[in-house]
Amino acid sequence: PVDVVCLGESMVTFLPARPGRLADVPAFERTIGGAESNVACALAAAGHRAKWVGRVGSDGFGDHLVEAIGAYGVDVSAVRRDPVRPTGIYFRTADDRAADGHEVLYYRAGSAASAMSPATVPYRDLWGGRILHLSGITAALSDDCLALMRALVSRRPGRPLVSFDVNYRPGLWRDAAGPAVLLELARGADVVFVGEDEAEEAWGLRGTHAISNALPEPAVLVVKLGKGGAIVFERGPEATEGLGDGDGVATLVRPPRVDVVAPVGAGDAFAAGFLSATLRGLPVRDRIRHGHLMAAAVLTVPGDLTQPPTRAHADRLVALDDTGWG
Ligand code: KDG
Repeated sequence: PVDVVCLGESMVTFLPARPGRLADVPAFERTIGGAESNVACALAAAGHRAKWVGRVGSDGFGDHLVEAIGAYGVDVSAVRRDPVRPTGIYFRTADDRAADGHEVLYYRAGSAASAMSPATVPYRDLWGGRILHLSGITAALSDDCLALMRALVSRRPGRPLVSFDVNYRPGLWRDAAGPAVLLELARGADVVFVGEDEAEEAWGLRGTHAISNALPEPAVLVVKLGKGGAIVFERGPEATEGLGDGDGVATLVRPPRVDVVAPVGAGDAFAAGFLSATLRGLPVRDRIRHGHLMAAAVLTVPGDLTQPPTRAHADRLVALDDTGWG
């Protein structure tokens, strides 16, 4: 039995050996990336049974992704190999605080993963977990991928809890439809993760109340506020009882302070911590704290992934009273 199934494109990532513009960097180190497999790796590292469903090329980079993600303890048995399309790769600057801006170069158009569709993914594997985790990145990859995402967020009896991280990547969308598509997909999910700044960039929504009003459907809406923490709106029948507005019960939890090396991967780590605590049936404040702890670990390394705190250690930190958390 699987706890969480994560669907999405993973790529071989090339991290520069030193800071600076990509134009000036002579050497890169190979690592792995992919928002949804990042979530799977962090969940596996936290002791959950996580499965990654994706599509890679029949090439050495595809071999590397399957091996590296498998080495985190993630079940990779449902990953498909495309006979002709290559594994996607991408390059990015080492330091997001670079004065002349952060650069990301994707080489993924026509990748193996862009051929994912309702016909090419193993549906039974997707429905096999307690949670199905998706992100808006997949919807941007191709029309086939968008059709797949639409099928997966359609509400039907017996589906697993559908978790959706908006992950708006403006550079990936081939047309202006991206924001509207992301809103539509988010409305079909049960748990939604979105950054406050991301919601403003994509949808022009300012502030958590506006975001909550635009997304009344998900039972759990997580709005990430960066250094301000995260606020969760719960709209279950019990949660909304006695409340006059559409927000449901709102819970804000501030994060621990850390020295940020690179924010990349932090959103995935937060989702993993939150979902891990959800699987364990923990109360909302603790779900958010587990999200913050996993994110804090990733914020302090240059790559997308790192070893999270052990469950016992994380539980001790989560149990500290509010003064310990600030
Ligand atoms: O969240 C981290 C991801 O952005 C990174 O791993 C690359 O999946 C990626 C993407 O499409 O941007």
